[in-house]
Amino acid sequence: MLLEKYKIEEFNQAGLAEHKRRFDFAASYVKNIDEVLQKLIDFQVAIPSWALGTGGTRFGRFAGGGEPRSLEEKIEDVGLLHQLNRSSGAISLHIPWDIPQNPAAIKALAAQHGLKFDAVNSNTFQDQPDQKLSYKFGSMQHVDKAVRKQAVDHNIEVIRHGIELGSESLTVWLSDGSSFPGQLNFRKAFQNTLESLQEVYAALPDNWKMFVEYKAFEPNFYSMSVGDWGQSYLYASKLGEKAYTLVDLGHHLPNANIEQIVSLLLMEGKLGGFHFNDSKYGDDDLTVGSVKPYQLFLIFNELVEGMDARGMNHATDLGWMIDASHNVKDPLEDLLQSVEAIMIAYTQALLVDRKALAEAQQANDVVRCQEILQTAARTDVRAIVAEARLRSGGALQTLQAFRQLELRKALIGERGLKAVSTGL
Ligand code: PSV
Ligand code: MN
Ligand code: MN
Repeated sequence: MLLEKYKIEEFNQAGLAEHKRRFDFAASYVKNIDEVLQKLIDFQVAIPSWALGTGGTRFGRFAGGGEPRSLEEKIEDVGLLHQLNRSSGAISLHIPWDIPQNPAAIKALAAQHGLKFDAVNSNTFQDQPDQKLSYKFGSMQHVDKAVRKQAVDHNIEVIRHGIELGSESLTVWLSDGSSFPGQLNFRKAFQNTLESLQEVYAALPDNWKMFVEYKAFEPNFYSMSVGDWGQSYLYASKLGEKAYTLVDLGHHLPNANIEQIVSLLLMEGKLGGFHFNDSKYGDDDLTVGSVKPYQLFLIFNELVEGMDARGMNHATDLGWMIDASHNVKDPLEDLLQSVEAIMIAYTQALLVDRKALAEAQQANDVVRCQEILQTAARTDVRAIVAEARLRSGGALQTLQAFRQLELRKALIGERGLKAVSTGL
């Protein structure tokens, strides 16, 4: 479904005077407002193909209406998000959940919606119907070389799909690990995993990156073979310069200082990408910014500081993606909320007075350090984010536009009430 441009313009027209008042006020506090706006316009967050339908939990799934039934419809949904917010210009595929049968046509459809293909994701955490060997006891870590080879071959196949679509990175998340003490020899599991990753790495095109995603627990609850950023960093370092660590916000033990992890990985040139979500307990995959918005700001604060220190481009030098699931909300509304939260935190981080902070740190003025950060974090930047959207043709308020234009109703009309999304 392609939303007619004039509908967004009409929607914006109704709120324009009010917006202008709010924006002028907000902008009056920002010295380099044009620079900030350009950074916001450039910043794009990829949407995963598995987040467009209702996720559910292992206890049940309560599907909504009008969910995408195919990869084509998933691309249309991301296109719709991008039309509204102009910040969701990429889609990330999970293979084999979303195998592009006709890559050229899929690529053309995505381009029609202004979308690129972000990282492709491999899947060796489930057994597929036509699969010879089982991943029950792991994939790349497996004690049986034949299982490891099957996992390696799958990843190489995923790279092949990615090349056809114009993707330039592979994300490897392994559910490998052990459920009980004694089940694994940790060293052997690490070495098997490294050897398998090396075989995949050897198949990467020159301009590609490989992201090694870590996760503290689940589905294995005693050990994970890529359990934390230290282990991921170890693999990435041993693999080579095209390999990086990927941080998923929900993959840490409680109270982990994620912003410090981000800072040090950036310092080492080994931070590759991000999976945004929020959580109260573990890998809850909740809407970004819904539980700990201040933590999100602190993470962006380190991202901006660290990327600037290394002369990196905020928009293109790291892979930005949402990795969330939606149990009780309309997935598209939830994704709009997530992107909005990311843009707000990013804007606030851009407003931090870096010079003053460095001086306060040097003087051990702890109170002032906190004040500087909180001054930025407490600034209402919503009108600045809205202005960036307005300038790039999006809607002033994305969620309100989605509701007012009755877009879910239109999708239900097109796809039916019972349509069930493929994938997660
Ligand atoms: C695992 O929990 C994860 O975060 C990985 O990124 C997977 O690819 C994704 O979720 C989807 O299951
Ligand atoms: Mn993830
Ligand atoms: Mn996860």
